[in-house]
Amino acid sequence: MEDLRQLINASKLDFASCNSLTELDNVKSKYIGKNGPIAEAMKSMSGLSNEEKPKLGAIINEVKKGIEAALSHQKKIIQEDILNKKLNDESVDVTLPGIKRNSGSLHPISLTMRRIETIFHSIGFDLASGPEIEDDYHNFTALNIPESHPARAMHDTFYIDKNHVLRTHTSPVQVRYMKKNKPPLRIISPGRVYRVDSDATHSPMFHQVEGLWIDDSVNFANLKNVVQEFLQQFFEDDSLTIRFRPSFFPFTEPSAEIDMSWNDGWLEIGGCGMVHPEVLNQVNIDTESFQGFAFGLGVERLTMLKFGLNDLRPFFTHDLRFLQQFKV
Ligand code: 2NM
Repeated sequence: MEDLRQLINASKLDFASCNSLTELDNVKSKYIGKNGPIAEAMKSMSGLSNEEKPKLGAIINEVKKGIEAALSHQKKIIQEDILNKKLNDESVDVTLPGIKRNSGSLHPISLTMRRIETIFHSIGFDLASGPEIEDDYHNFTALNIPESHPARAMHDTFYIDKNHVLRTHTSPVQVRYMKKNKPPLRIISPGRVYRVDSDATHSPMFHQVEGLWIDDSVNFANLKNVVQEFLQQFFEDDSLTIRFRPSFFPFTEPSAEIDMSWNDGWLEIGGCGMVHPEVLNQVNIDTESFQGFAFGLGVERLTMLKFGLNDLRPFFTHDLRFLQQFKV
């Protein structure tokens, strides 16, 4: 019986030297396995008297419990070690430098378009847009551009088919808007336009912003004021002035070229005029009650002046070294 009691301490020592759950399992079967000393003791009970049986039984139980307690004690230690090792291995050094990501940037033309929209919004203009593939009617006919007009000639216009073109200006957006909405109207239509033209200063695709203001009495003075106010805000220059030079467009009468003061001289920046009564007729606006002005500005031109660029081609060649300079 004393030999049996010794097993508790012996197992404690044995378990304490285990470093893994597998080792622990091996030692466990050494003591309380099928062929271990506890199992042997149980077998030996059959040869004992009825008096001795319960005594030995009690001791076997006590020893077994002692061994199991030693086992579970060491099991806890090992599991804790495993967890600590895992936490240690998976820990993150938050003081290491992070992974640097390159941030993108907006195309300079996009920056200018956004700026244009913000400024005109502050002057009370809504935003209008429309399709880049237009039919002959909206791009030409409704704008009082007759069949014989040079703007319709093959050398200016990209034809999709007999009746469809890549819009040559954003005026068709305004035609659609005037047909859909009742005056008073105050919109700008910025967007891509297309013309058969390609050299150092012309791209076959470029951007335009056109403005339109229709009300019962808007006039040429309002036109001049709106355009000058826009340009002053765009170039952040309160002393900037503009002048109008007489011109001709089929869709406006009278019409003018817009010059802007620039480095002690004048620079042509767009065109404008009072919307032609024939255009208003086409969109069912009563010319007895309403009149209005329209203007068009080149977005590439504005962008080049704003950023001090002298070549239009880098806008369209996707060179990141150029484009990344316009991060804001
Ligand atoms: C320009 C110059 C003058 C213009 C006219 C219209 C419309 F649709 F109202 F008739 N929209 N834009 C216009 C007038 C555009 O660009 C140089």
